[in-house]
Amino acid sequence: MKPTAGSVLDAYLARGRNVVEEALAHAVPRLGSHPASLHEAMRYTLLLPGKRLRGILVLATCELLKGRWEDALPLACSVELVHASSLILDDLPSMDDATLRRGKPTLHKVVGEANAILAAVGLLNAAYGLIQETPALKDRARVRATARLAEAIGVCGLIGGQVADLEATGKKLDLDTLEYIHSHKTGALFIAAAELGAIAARGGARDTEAVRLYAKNLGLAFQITDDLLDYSGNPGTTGKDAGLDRNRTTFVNLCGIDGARRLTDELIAASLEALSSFGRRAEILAGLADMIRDRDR
Ligand code: GRG
Repeated sequence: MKPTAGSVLDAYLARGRNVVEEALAHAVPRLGSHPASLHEAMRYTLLLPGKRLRGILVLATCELLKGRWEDALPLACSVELVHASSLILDDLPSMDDATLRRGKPTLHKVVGEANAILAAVGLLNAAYGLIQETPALKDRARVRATARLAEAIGVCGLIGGQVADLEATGKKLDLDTLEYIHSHKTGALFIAAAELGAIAARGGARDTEAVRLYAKNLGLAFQITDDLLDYSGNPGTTGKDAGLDRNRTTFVNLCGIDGARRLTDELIAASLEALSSFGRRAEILAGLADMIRDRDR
């Protein structure tokens, strides 16, 4: 599939980011709501500038399957709420012990560990609340969306991947184990984003499976590029610490830079292949995959 022209994609991503950010600002209680410290903490990481890729993936998938952005927007926000929650938890001293996130000090550095944990749980809770209030979803779709998100967060998704990652710290891993960790820790939320977009569009089983496969390959490719950026990226551009993975097996130290790039290319090719039945209608998702392969932030 031929990727879409850069300027069209850039405009699409900018519009998606704006729409998602505007909605996110209303998805959590206003500043000053009681207890003020909790709501300040919940808004902090959530509303710092992020790429909003997972939210945009919900919208673009919904659009590909002939749904409307407005119907998918609460689901896009719920995925971004989960993502922000996972970043806060991942950054904690007991996990990555990170100092920089989205170009600013990590939440626990600003509000302390206890409030950072509570804010992360608050965001997660708000994510489920949003799905319940999504007007476009009929009851069965609401249940499916809730179940899919819960599955992606749970022991077979982010939480399971994170535990496996923590247990692997300081150990040398093989490629299968590394893939297991990252397809859970990172890939699961990409897959859920595509599935939630398909649910908002009332997509059929075959189309849903195609976007699921696209997102599965894309999520793993995204993680490999994340490893490449951790190795050689610039914190001024990525907005987060570099070198946090030095004590871990990564795709870069396991496969080398060239090997990691080759693996990324293969996964991006597989993600594009998954879109083949949509033809030119999938230009945006194809362009997004291309952008992820070449990203520097
Ligand atoms: C209960 C939600 C929850 C999680 C518990 C902490 C944890 C389990 C999982 C960690 C998942 C995680 C943070 C994986 C890393 C994924 C990744 C590469 C994040 C960076 O994403 P970007 O670059 O960030 O899209 P921005 O800031 O642009 O949104």
